[in-house]
Formats: sequence, structure tokens, C-alpha cells
Amino acid sequence: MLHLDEKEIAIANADGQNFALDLEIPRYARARRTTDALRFRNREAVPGLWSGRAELLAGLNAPQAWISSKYFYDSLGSQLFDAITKLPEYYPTRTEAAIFSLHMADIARTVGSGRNLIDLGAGNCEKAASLFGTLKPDHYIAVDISTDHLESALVRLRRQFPDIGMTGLGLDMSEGLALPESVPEARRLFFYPGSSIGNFTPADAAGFLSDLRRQCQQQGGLLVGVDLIKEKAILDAAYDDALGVTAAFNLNALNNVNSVLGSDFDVRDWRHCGFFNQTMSRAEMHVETRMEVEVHWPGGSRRFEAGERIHTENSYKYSVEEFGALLRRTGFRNVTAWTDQRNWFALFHATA
Ligand code: AVI
Repeated sequence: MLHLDEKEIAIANADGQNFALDLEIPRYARARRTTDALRFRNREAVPGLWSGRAELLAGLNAPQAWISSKYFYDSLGSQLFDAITKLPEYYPTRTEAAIFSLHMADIARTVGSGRNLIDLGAGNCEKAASLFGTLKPDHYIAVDISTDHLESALVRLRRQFPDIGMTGLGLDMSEGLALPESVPEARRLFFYPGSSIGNFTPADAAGFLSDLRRQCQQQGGLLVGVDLIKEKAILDAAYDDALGVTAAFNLNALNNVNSVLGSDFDVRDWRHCGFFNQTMSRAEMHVETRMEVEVHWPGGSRRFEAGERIHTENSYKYSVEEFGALLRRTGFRNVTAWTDQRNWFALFHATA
């Protein structure tokens, strides 16, 4: 491993060579973050201030309508997301897995064993469980907004790994991460794979990372997966696949909104839009009307013109330098990054 000064981070490339990178952020990146900070204040407000119905109504009534991406994940949506991760076009999941197998020994040395592994957005717990043999955590704390997957996964894992203490927590992390006192404070390793950090605006990501940093006491750390900036055609395909699974995932949010709000969205009136916005360095998803439609909900309605869109998701892409700088700005240090052969995805470790 390299010794690095304050402005550098260690990178190990696919051939296992270590090299150092300067952390200066390009000026355009800073400008972009400022724009996003303003956008965040206007559009998404402070997480926790709005919940459920009030947030949905604010989004649907906004001049540029939006729905929070958390509405993707009802039971069908979670299954559609699992299917997305198996699509040929959606490279992040398998690329992150390849980074783990390529660099496992180095990752295990850097992270260390006997940690309290806190899995943020654990889902079916498969990713974290694949690390148990190598990282040998003392305790596994699985956090997810949906507890359906969690309970059955933990029952199975408890039988397989009887020496690891296991806890499941049903928490909505868009409301901030409030861990109960039962979660041990020392030796925490926050695990946030899959580039879910990209679904926050950079300003929100900074807030979330600072929050994690504050919750790391002695010997705390973070292991986070980040999708990297790449050719537009690859990203366009990843968010608009040929089979239409991503389209179904996106449109299903409208069905979920119907059940939460009592609205009457008809998915047949809407089409999926998914593409990479190079200026904003993010993949965007929208639903777009096929014709003029009027949508009703108890106490209100809205007419949408033909071709009008509702913005449903942003998925920000970073360079290794930008994300390393973000970690450092939010109080982390000893930043290490591992990438795949094509430099499409990066796994970062940093200590508190
Ligand atoms: C969960 N998250 C990291 C996915 C992403 O790529 O932003 C969600 C997703 N949206 C479309 N495809 C997958």
C-alpha cells in the first residue's frame, strides 16, 4: 500500500498496481455541485420534512413534476430491480462483484476483521453475506426500508453463520440514518454498495456521508461502491435496456403512487425515458405522457400535456478523483479505491 499525503488517494488498478492520484476537483465539477445544491433546496427540500402524501403532492404539483425514486421499491419494484441487476446492459452490479473478487485479499487487509458491519440498503443481504468468510465481522446489522426481504434473509444467514451476531433494521434512510443504541459504537464499518450513493444529489451525498462520518466512533470506516463516468452510449443502454425491464421498473412507480395516494395514473398512458445527461453527470429517468392526460387524486388533479414528463430518478456518476475528494471533504481519510479493468466502477474504503 502507498503512503499518501493529504491531497492524494490510493488507487489500485485491475493489475493490482498501486498509484496515487491528486485530489484537486476540476472547477466545472465544483460549479455543478453548486447548481445541485440550489436545486436540492428548491426541489427536494430537507429530507425528513416531507413524508409520504405531502411529498408526493408537492412533487406532482411542481411546475416540473417529480416523484421520489423511493417509490420504485414496492414489492414488485424490488423484484424488477433484482432483474435489472441481471441484464446485460446493467453493468454496475456485476462489475462491483468483479472488483471484490479481483482485489479481495487487499480489501480484506485494508478493512480488517472483527467489525460491526452495517449494511445500508441490505435488500436480500447477498452482497454482504458474500464477504462474511473473508471479513469475519463480529456483528452484522442489515438496514433496509423494506423488512420483507430482511427477515427471511437473516433467518437463513443466522443458520449459516452462527458466530456472527445479526440484527435487521427497517429504516428509511432518506429521513437520515438514526441507529438504535443496540448497534455497537466501536469498529463500525458502513457498507454502501451498488452505487446507491449516486441516487443522492452531490449535495445530499455530502450530507449523508458527513452523517455516516459522525456515526463512526473508534476505528470506524466506510466501504462504498461508486459508478464512474463513462461513454454516453453505455450509460444510455444501462438505463433503457432492450428487454424493457427498466421501463417496467420506472412505470411501476406510478402504480405504487396510486396505492399510496389513491391517484388514478394509468401506466398505459406513459412511456419510459432513461438516458445519460452529460452536462449534469447523471443518468436520469422520467415518465413521459403518450397523449394529453388528466390524473386525479383525493382533493386534487393535474393535466399533463402530450410529451410532458415526470422526473423519477437521478443516478450521479463520478470520477475517482471527484468521489475521493467528496469523502475527504466530509471528514474521511486514508481513502483507497479499487477499480475494474475498464475503470467503469470503483469501490472506496475510507476511515473516520
Ligand atoms: C439503486 N440504484 C443504484 C440504481 C441506479 O443505477 O441508480 C437504480 C436503478 N435505476 C435504474 N436502473 C437501476
